[in-house]
Amino acid sequence: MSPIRTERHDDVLVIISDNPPVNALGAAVRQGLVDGIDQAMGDDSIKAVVIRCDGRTFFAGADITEFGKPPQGPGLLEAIDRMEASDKPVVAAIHGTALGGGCEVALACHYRVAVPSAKLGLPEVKLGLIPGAAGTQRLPRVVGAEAALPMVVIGNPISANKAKEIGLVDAIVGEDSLEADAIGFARERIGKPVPRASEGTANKDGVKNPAIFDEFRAKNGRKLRGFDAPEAAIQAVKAAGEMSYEEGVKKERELFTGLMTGTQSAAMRHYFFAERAANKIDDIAKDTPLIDIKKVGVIGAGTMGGGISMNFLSAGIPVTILEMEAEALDRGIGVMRKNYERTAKRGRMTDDQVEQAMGLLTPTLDYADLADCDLVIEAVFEDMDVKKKVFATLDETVKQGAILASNTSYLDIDEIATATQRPEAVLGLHFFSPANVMKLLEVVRGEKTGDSELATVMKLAKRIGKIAAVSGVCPGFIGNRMLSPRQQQANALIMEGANYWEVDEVLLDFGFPMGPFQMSDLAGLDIGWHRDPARIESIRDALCAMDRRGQKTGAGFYDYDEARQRTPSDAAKKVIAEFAEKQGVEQRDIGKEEIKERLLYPMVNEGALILEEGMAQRASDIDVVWINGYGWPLYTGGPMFWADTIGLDTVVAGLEAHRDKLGEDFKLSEMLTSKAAAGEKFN
Ligand code: T1G
Repeated sequence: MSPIRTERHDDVLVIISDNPPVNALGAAVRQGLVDGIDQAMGDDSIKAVVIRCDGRTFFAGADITEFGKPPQGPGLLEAIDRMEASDKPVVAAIHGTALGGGCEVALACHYRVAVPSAKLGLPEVKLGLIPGAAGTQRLPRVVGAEAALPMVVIGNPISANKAKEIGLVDAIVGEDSLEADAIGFARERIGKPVPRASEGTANKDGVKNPAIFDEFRAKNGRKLRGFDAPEAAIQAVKAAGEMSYEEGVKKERELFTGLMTGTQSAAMRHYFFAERAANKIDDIAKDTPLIDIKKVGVIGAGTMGGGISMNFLSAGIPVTILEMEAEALDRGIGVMRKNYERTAKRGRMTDDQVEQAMGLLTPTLDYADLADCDLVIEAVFEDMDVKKKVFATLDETVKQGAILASNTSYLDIDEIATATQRPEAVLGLHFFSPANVMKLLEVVRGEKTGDSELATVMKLAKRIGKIAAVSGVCPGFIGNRMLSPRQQQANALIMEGANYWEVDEVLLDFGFPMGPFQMSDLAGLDIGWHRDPARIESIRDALCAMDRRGQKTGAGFYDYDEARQRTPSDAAKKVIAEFAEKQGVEQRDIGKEEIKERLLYPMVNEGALILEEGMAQRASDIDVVWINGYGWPLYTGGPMFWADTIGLDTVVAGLEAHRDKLGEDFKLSEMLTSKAAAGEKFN
């Protein structure tokens, strides 16, 4: 049964796709579109065509699950070129998200009408690709190269109104009368010459002002660093102004094929499905009853408590925030308001939305005000006794059936649960600082955490715009547990003679936003410092004692100029060498390859141990954690996918070669070695 059907409305043929969940343009859909267009072309009583979709959205793109498999059925480009070739007007009726191939179908139609809530976009670059069905050639001819660049190179969708503004959409129609309005729109154009995007001339703006391409590269350099697809996308859009349509399509195909066969697209397609899989819990029934979260309580109005609260306020969920003293409470609320006002200044929120969000906030100094919360999250001092006291009080105060969550970044959730009579209600919600910005949410599942509680917070994560992954109870959960071997090796490497700036460079070149020593300078070397300059027990102590406490003092590991540009410092290098000598560590030159292997391979090993112990549901969850919580470069797919790409045998060989440097408590993962031996992968 084809997912495509056609319906006659007098002289207009409506071609309808019903291919849940998102009308992806799989082989059967493409074949159905070809048949539908051929039917319209072969019947003189049909004077116009409307193409629309049932369900939640217009075509949301090619079927990503088909990628990497032998192509079947008509290609998308072949299918949509037939639409454009028609002399009878073809109208795309758009709702939901017309994305990727879906937007290309719409571009091959002569006209596009959309409901106000619709979005249109070419997000292929987020999959490490560029549009592969002439989107990079038709779009600039309709809207111009300058308007096309952000859509193709950054890949974010635009609203129907914005699309109307730039000429991508011809009319905004009634939210509830899309089909009828589209049919009416088509009928009005029967007998008129049809406009074809491939013949458009708006793309000449890029020819008149070729500077727009370099300007775009310069403006987006940081965001696009390391990714291959954006540059290919810029070249494709530029070609649309310099070549004929046919030549341009060839150029697009060449660029597309190069990306499709590269490692970056495989990694980013892996991530697309990994992110969605992370939200699923394999051993919980899909119909597990959920708890209705109408009101949230947050304990602690510090940086974390304030940031956590903002996530719920921005999603329209009322928050009662509790502090011990009025002064801390007022300060915390002031910081939240300032954060919102800064967002509004950047135009990402209106002033009304700021007031709306802050209007949902109820400050209190009294636990009793949390009694009717459906979820309470504590973000108090990272100390087990303090947390157990808080949970004991919550247990006495908060209504039965509420979820009691800790924002702890490493403490044992099962032990915290013993402070209550309701361990099934207790779990971890580990937000990453700044909590209102970072996408990652580590959901820590205690031994007794209930299924409803867990399923509820996974759904809630999506509602507040977080990407959640479930971790078991172990020190550091998934992310911090894997960070610790990397930190340990970074410190060992500089003691053994590696230049600390080269340790940072290795991670920067790999694609991380920052290296560990840059990070330490940024955060401040004196975090947790005992403040006694005479007591020098670590390199940090020595640097702090020299008043080299990081960026804030103009010097830490690095020296900083007024613009906070860093340069390696001989003074810091000397401190390290003296320490090494004191500890009898023989220094030597260490190359970047050894640095890279010793920083990253132990992380993969730790990830394998996490899987072995059942502390993560799947390897791809570990990739999701590290990409969203720690800046692991998306275009490598995350630590576990990257290990698959370079070969698990390579990782094992590297770990064995450096075994004597990995610390006495290093444990080589059985799973890693057995998979490597069997030539298997994690994903
Ligand atoms: N192909 C296959 N499956 C897809 C899919 C796609 N394009 N998009 C979504 N799904 C599945 C998804 O895995 C999930 O499955 C379910 O649909 C709901 O998705 C030739 C080459 C449309 C905005 O990149 O951005 O066209 O987990 O959970 O949050 O030039 O899905 O339920 O089993 O994300 O409401 C370009 C990708 C492809 C769009 C909906 N298109 N999709 O978001 O639901 S490349 C895209 C999305 C291309 C052409 C090129 C989102 C969404 P399951 P969901 P959602």
